[in-house]
Amino acid sequence: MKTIPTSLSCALAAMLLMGMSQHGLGQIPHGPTAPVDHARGKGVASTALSVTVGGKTVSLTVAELETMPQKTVNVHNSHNKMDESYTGVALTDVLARAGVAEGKPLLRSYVKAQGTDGYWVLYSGIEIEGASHGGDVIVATTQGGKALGENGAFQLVSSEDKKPQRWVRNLAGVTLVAAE
Ligand SMILES: Nc1nc2c(c(=O)[nH]1)N[C@H]1C(S)=C(S)[C@@H](COP(=O)(O)O)O[C@H]1N2
Ligand SMILES: [Mo]
Repeated sequence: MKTIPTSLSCALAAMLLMGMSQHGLGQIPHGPTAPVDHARGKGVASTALSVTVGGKTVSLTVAELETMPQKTVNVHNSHNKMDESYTGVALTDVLARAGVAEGKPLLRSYVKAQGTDGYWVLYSGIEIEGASHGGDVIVATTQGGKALGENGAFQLVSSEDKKPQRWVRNLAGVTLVAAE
């Protein structure tokens, strides 16, 4: 925030306080408009998940994810110091819904995952593939057997990260991008 003029900071803070961030309206912002990392935002509730692969986008609801194979990850949340259990669908299975070619290694692709507040992170293609890499990355819909509450309908959770910084709450969109 150092380089942002005070008046703009105030305006931004006011927008956030009013829950009217430009990113809270279901749009997926890109580039410099997206908030920086280490944000503590939660965004408005996510209701559907946009999954984009090669220009094709499908929208998935919680009910649809519940019909797919379920995976549970047990993690230690280094922020709240709690052992937590999340259940949902493997991110690769979610991407498959938008047509990722089965068996094709994601060696030179990455996934951009974004919350309703505009917070976004990247996962490399290989690290989300169970066949190639240890650990699981799932789109969770429940924690401890219950809905995610203020973390939204969907939350990304990775079993191998030592910090929860890539556990995007109120997940709104995942996009597979070829790096070349
Ligand atoms: N949508 C969204 N998810 C997010 C963030 C965020 O700002 N927005 N912050 C991330 C970061 S940097 C961390 S460390 C954790 C913090 O989660 P906590 O506030 O529940 O400890 O959530 C992650 N997920
Ligand atoms: Mo963080």
